[in-house]
Amino acid sequence: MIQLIADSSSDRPKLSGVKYVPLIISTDEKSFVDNEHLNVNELLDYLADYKGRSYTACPSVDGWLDAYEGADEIYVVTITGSLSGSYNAAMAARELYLQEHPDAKIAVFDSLSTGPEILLILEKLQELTGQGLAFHQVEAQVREYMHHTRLFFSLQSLHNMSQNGRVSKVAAAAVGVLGIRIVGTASPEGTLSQLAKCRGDRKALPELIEQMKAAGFHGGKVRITHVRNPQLADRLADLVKTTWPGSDVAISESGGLCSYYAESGAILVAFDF
Ligand code: X90
Repeated sequence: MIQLIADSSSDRPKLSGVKYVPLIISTDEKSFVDNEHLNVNELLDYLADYKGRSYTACPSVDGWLDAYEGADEIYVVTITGSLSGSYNAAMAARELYLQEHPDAKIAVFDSLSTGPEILLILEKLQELTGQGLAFHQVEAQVREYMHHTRLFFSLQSLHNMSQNGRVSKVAAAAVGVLGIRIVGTASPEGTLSQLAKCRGDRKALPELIEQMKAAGFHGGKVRITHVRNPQLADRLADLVKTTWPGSDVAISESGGLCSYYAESGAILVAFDF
């Protein structure tokens, strides 16, 4: 049996046949499992009022093993291994599963990214497995596809990224100022790379379009996610469609993990080229 699996940094899009393994967001008082029962608005409201520290935890090796159970052709996509232990846990689970099931095949893809870029990889996996290709062909073609996808984003706050040591305090301080947006990208190493500071969403939108152009986008798939900012997602989608008529654009809401780190007002955009 073929099984596609991703961690919940993928925002858990409702793709048929994909299993999701949750990350966890917590404070000293409460924890939130990033699964289909999580109400992201409740999480964000709670955190906005909460004065103490908050944390996240990646899936455990057992969490991944449970998801592999019963399958023999397994494709796994994780959040960037440079900022999370998710990839290492999925790889450790792979070793254990293969000892028990020597005939199984497991490909673990480190997305070096998150959110909508994982969605693009999952859609490619669906497409290729749906064509009935051999395991190694699917794996090779997906690894190749991943050289042709990118992620950009505009964030209003880097507070949670910096509190959890995922960006420097210096980078985070720059966005403390009211109205400043950080436009950035997932670097080739899978870390947050800051490209520009923009005053307001109105300036961030054309910056995102320029970055997409410079990265070689010429009208393929675009997957946009947002954290409580549907208006901005719609405006970006409209701009993309007028700049590249015929591009395939879809919008969805961020799940718990991306909402926690990208924070309210954020927009993330992934595309292929
Ligand atoms: O606890 C864990 O293992 C999870 C840690 C995740 C840290 C990074 C989450 C990034 C979420 C923020 C904006 C995009 C940054 C992209 C950099 C690759 C989204």
